[in-house]
Amino acid sequence: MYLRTFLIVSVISFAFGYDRKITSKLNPDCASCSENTTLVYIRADGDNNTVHHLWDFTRGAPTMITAVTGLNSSLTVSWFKDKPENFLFSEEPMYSFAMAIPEIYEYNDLNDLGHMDGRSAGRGIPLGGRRWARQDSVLTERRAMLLMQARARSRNGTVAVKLDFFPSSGFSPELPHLIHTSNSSLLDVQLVNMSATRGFNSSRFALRLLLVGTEDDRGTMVEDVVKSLDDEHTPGVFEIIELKTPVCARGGGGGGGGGGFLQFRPVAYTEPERGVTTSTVVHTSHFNRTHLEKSTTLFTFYRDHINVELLIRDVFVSFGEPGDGFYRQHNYTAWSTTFGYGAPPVETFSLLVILVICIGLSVPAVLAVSGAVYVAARRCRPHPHRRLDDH
Ligand SMILES: *[C@@H]1O[C@H](CO)[C@@H](O)[C@H](O)[C@H]1NC(C)=O
Ligand SMILES: *[C@@H]1O[C@H](CO)[C@@H](O)[C@H](O)[C@H]1NC(C)=O
Ligand SMILES: *[C@@H]1O[C@H](CO)[C@@H](O)[C@H](O)[C@H]1NC(C)=O
Ligand SMILES: *[C@@H]1O[C@H](CO)[C@@H](O)[C@H](O)[C@H]1NC(C)=O
Ligand SMILES: *[C@@H]1O[C@H](CO)[C@@H](O)[C@H](O)[C@H]1NC(C)=O
Ligand SMILES: *[C@@H]1O[C@H](CO)[C@@H](O)[C@H](O)[C@H]1NC(C)=O
Ligand SMILES: *[C@@H]1O[C@H](CO)[C@@H](O)[C@H](O)[C@H]1NC(C)=O
Ligand SMILES: *[C@@H]1O[C@H](CO)[C@@H](O)[C@H](O)[C@H]1NC(C)=O
Ligand SMILES: CC(=O)N[C@H]1CO[C@H](CO)[C@@H](O)[C@@H]1O
Repeated sequence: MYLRTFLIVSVISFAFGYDRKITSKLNPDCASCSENTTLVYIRADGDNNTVHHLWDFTRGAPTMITAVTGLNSSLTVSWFKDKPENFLFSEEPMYSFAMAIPEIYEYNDLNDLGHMDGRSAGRGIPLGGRRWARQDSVLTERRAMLLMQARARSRNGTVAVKLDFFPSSGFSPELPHLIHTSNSSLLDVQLVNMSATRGFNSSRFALRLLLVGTEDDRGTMVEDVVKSLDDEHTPGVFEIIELKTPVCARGGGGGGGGGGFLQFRPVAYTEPERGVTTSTVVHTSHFNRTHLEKSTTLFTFYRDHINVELLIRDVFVSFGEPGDGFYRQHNYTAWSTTFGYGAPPVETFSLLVILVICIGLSVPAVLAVSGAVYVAARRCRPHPHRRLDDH
């Protein structure tokens, strides 16, 4: 009970105060959009820059774009029917980082490795062209949240994608309690009741992520494994994985503002009730150079950059471990990551851990000091009967 109270107090104190002022809109300036169109635009004004977030589901593949501009820059979206056709900034972004999930990838893990080894048979399940239903959304000055679901025809399962942005730093409410800041957003993906391809008896499902940054394409993406201080926020997990663009890995371009990153715990959940017993392992593949398909929102957004300077990489994120019975054991996988620009947030000791350390160190110290004082006091105080003798 006390521990929980401490935890809540520390989370609240960490999350207090807003770093950016946010205004968000659904389908900005779209005359012909229906309830079936979802493009959320969030403008987050800070002290000396503005971060524009776009969350797009209009062409099927979930797409998140983050662009950093000066405070005076504004974004206008123009539409053709219910698809965004042009994104116009009044002032060119200083940096932009984007991510899309173009497909879910199924592989037949006959050797029961857990991860993809490139030798297993597999097939992509493209998300481009899929219809997404908006299940929930919150667009206030304290939070922007979007919950989308792509429904199955027949028995092909559902994919749910939840996006969250808070204008302040804190830990995400749900496990694995990732750190979010006013420079990053949260993505949570759930793969529910996906059916295996006929002939595959050891199916696992992975996500293909497409990462795009306005930086030199010759650079190298970096995967860092950071040892975490404690597992207070994500029980049983002591590591944090960071996928960084070259500029982010170099520590940011001029002013620390540039570069993009993904930060996540190497843990996924196999049941809606998240916990240590329902967790499994997350694996990432190598990064692969790739290109943008013409029919995507990323292509629309970066059209003018493609021949200038654009880093485009593919990476697969897969889930599971040997002997876990494959995807069909639970028919459920949920994975969370944050993505943002600038430097990835660093976990610090929370109030609770500091208190525990202080108490842990101070109790022996107090005992030692009080013991010494007691002994000294006894030594110094003249003994009653010796005083008698002196008389
Ligand atoms: C939205 O999608 C649903 C289901 O696909 C469909 O029944 C409905 O007519 C669509 N609404 C509009 C305005 O297109
Ligand atoms: C942003 O503003 C802070 C103070 O609000 C200042 O210290 C910092 O140098 C500014 N950064 C840039 C890149 O202008
Ligand atoms: C923003 O615009 C205002 C008025 O248009 C101007 O006074 C200000 O200097 C501009 N700021 C920047 C950073 O360009
Ligand atoms: C997945 O399948 C289970 C069992 O068939 C069912 O209870 C559950 O509602 C399904 N979940 C979704 C999201 O369709
Ligand atoms: C899957 O099928 C292959 C043959 O295609 C067989 O060798 C293997 O034992 C099967 N694995 C399981 C887990 O059923
Ligand atoms: C967000 O980025 C700005 C630079 O654009 C930086 O000054 C600020 O400290 C960052 N905030 C967090 C919480 O990392
Ligand atoms: C990366 O690309 C190479 C060659 O194009 C291909 O052989 C390899 O399978 C790709 N890797 C992944 C993880 O897609
Ligand atoms: C998962 O779905 C498959 C069919 O796609 C079914 O055979 C299996 O029993 C399901 N597993 C659970 C735990 O519901
Ligand atoms: C994308 C996908 O999983 N498609 C499958 C849906 O289910 C049918 C059979 O019910 C398969 O034929 C499809 O390949």
